[in-house]
Amino acid sequence: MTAWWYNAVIYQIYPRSFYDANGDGIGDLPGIIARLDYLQALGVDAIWLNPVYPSPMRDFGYDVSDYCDIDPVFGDMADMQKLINEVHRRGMRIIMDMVFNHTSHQHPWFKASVDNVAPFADFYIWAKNPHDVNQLPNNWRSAFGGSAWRWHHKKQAYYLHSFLPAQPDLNWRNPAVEKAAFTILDFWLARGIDGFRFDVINLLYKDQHLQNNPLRFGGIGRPYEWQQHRHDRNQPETHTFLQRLRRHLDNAGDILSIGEIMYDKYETSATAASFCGQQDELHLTFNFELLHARFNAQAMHHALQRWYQALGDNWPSITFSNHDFKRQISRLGKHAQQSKAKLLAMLALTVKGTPVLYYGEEIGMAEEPVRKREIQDPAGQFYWPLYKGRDGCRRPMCWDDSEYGGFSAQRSWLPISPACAQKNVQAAQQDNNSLWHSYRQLLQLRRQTPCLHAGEIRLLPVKNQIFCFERSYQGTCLRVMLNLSGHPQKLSWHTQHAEKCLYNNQGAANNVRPAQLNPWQGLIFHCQEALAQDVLC
Ligand code: ISL
Ligand code: CA
Repeated sequence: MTAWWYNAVIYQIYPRSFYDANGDGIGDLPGIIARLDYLQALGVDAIWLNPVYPSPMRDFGYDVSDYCDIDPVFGDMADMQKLINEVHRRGMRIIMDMVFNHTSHQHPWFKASVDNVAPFADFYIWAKNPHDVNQLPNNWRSAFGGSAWRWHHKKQAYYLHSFLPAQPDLNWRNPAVEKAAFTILDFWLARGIDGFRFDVINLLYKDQHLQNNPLRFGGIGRPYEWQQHRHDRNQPETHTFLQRLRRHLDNAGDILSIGEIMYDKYETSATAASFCGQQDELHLTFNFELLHARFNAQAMHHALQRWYQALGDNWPSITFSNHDFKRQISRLGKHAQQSKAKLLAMLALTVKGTPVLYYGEEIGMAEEPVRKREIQDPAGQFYWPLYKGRDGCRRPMCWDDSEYGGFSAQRSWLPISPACAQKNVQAAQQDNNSLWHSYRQLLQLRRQTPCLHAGEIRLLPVKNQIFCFERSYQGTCLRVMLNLSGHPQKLSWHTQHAEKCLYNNQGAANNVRPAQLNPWQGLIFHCQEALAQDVLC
């Protein structure tokens, strides 16, 4: 039996911003339930929710204070159970976010750890510099600014926080932590959850001796990036832990594990791939190299080639947006955005791998930074104006052109984007030429065409800015040709190409073999047999 996620398309929902059912300005679980028909009609197979657990919301849910409940702002356990059931009733799946590197400082474990209550005293990473208690234990930095250590007066020790001081890191070298984590997974599995997205999973283990990280001379970006993260990430113990995690989930059934691997621009997606192991660690990991790749044929070709090579027999995930980075359409340059977005949609949904879409991507929601006084994201508050934070990609979903974007009955937690008046679901559905219709058609085509989700892939050399690849499956061969440029590009045809066109992102899929591709045009043709590597598009 093939695991469900091989041929699925996952849709990421940032729950605060999807749909507000009770009119308090914040999205919630009943809101997601109300929009499941929309998602089903769009044609996605699964949803991934960012954290919805009780939380003081210092990092909007990535600071969990109880892993086995729902924050009242989102609803309650009954709403969650209803959501799970309603998702399943539609033949869809649901994935929850699991934040195991750290908890909230309000979590009872942390409070007990501070008070040295057994067995929690060593649940977190506490340290003192043996030579001088006034000195930090080492030079590690927090991703959200400053030292990664904070002195705790009551405990008379420093604790490690890779993110905010309100997010103390758990001590995974303590076996009781792993045991507690597996119990949490079982709690949700018993309620019908189909998979987990594991937050910054390569950070769980840190060097046992807390050695200083080497500095990175000439580093750019945040001070966090001015050092090599040799001792606070990617420790060998992570792999053996992931093998235990994999066995635990596989024993529970057809459950997906998809990991977020934190790596910087000095590393490649091979780092992310390494946490899939020999198909015995995570099922999938995210590839941020692809997300940051330039929008041209050569860059896409290289990023994908590297990803497939590094993965070997492991299965790829494909993603171009999430809740941490600038929205994809705004990374494509100002010119011809809609055409480029259609082409990128085609790429995401036709290359080999499990696509993960981000809410609003289907209507081309753009990145819109908020004003300084409206910033909610702690990273934006700390680094502004050097870095404006992640609010710009977390604005409420645009459902219609009404005052609050059809998202809420009142002012929302982040302001509704002014662009909602034009770009919204209602308008997109009424316009046959919209990006939304492209997504819908491609999702349908993908579902009906096993070759597009299950087929092997062969990337062909880039010529004339055409990104070209073949998918083959059980005797079917498809050739996808994408012109990633604003100029017409010549195509040469060979007898092996059959005449049947399956898809044209700029109009009807007629079977005429064009002599050229229009700017930003993409076509899928059947081919009778796979062409030799040197035969170009
Ligand atoms: O968003 C970033 C830059 O500000 C990333 O460096 C981000 O912190 C990193 O990808 C880890 O992200 C994950 O863990 C964080 C949380 O804030 C992010 O939303 C989450 O995706 C801490 O839990
Ligand atoms: Ca609400």
